[in-house]
Amino acid sequence: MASALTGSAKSTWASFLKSIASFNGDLASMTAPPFILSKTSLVEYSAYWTEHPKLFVAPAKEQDPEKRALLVLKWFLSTLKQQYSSRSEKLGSEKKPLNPFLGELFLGHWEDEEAGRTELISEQVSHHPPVTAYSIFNEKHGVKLQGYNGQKAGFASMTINVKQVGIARLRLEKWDEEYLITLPALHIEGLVYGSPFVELEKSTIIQSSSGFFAKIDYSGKGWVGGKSNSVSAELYDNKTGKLLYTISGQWTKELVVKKVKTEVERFEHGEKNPTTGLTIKPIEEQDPLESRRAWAKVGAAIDKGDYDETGIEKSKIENAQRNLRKKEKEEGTTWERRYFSAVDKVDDVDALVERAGKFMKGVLGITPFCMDEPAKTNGVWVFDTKKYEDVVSGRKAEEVRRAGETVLEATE
Ligand code: HCR
Repeated sequence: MASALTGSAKSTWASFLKSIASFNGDLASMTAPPFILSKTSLVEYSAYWTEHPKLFVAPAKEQDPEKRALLVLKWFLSTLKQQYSSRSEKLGSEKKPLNPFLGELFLGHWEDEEAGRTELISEQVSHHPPVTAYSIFNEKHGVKLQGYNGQKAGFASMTINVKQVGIARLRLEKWDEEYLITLPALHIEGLVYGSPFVELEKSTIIQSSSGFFAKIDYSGKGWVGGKSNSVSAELYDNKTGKLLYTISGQWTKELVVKKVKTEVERFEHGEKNPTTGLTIKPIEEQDPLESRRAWAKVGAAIDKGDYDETGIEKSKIENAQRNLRKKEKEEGTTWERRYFSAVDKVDDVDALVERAGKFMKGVLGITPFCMDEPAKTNGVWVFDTKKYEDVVSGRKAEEVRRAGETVLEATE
């Protein structure tokens, strides 16, 4: 493949590739050339979990626990295309997202005729290391997803390898059922040609409290005869060890569901299955901590292709944040996260990790998944319903106003 870049961009890209050869694993600290910068902050990426609200709530409507587990697996697979390839599809290549500041918010909801209203709350809960937490819930169907994630990266053989740290948890209220979901590793290919894109690798698991275990394996073109974005998932019964369903194909295209060996369904997430747009408030009505309002000037400069202005506006936010942290240190205070709290452990999660571990080792004979050290994400982040209710009821109006003012004053 020929390089997608010409002229000065080509030499800027070459120096960038040289510079990342010695980079320290913190993606946020990587200085990328202006033309690869996206005006979207990483705090927005939590929305990729629910761009098909119908699929998100579908498991709640199913009576049979085995079929519910299959629907959860189908929904999870449907999120991969949005999470990992939508930017390449829309923008022509992967871009470097804006690095969210501590407390940055992305709030919105999806309105869907069938699924009703699904709410999104995404908050940057840690800046060093960068960690985003989210809560996505549909009250009508009692479906709740919460999770948090950070990234650890390395560079080898012209590829950026990224390990995701964190977990996602899906809860189906009606069935008092919880699913623990682990996050895939990925790498960025196409760097040499100036046209980066994401490929998934290794595997993830989904363990349900109702006794179903799914293992999802990812591979790409590099494998003998392999196709890009390949996925192969297996759904088992925890108790009997019996393989119930397989789903395989390309996570960007068509997937085939088989009950043991008989094909039962084909589905894809392309044009036949469009996404539902997220509704967010107009910028003027947003809180100063909301991502699009906070980064509006940076976004406008990127749109204009004015990279000096982009740098100036980005620095204003970064310096303001540095000053806020310095002030907090001097005053012995910490930034109050608006919707999430850090805990050391969650018993329900530990129980699912143990159950998955027994199955992986005992039945599949593979190394069990283990939770990352809480220190890697500055704690285990949980959606704090008390904080949320205080915000929506207006009980915290004064604190919310003050937090916004603090950020605005520091940035001016
Ligand atoms: C690695 C990545 C930032 C992190 C992005 C994550 C892992 C964030 C959580 C989401 O739920 C899923 C997700 C999807 C993205 O694919 C992944 C990003 C892909 C590229 C980006 C790098 C920081 C960009 C590196 C710069 C390159 C383009 C030169």
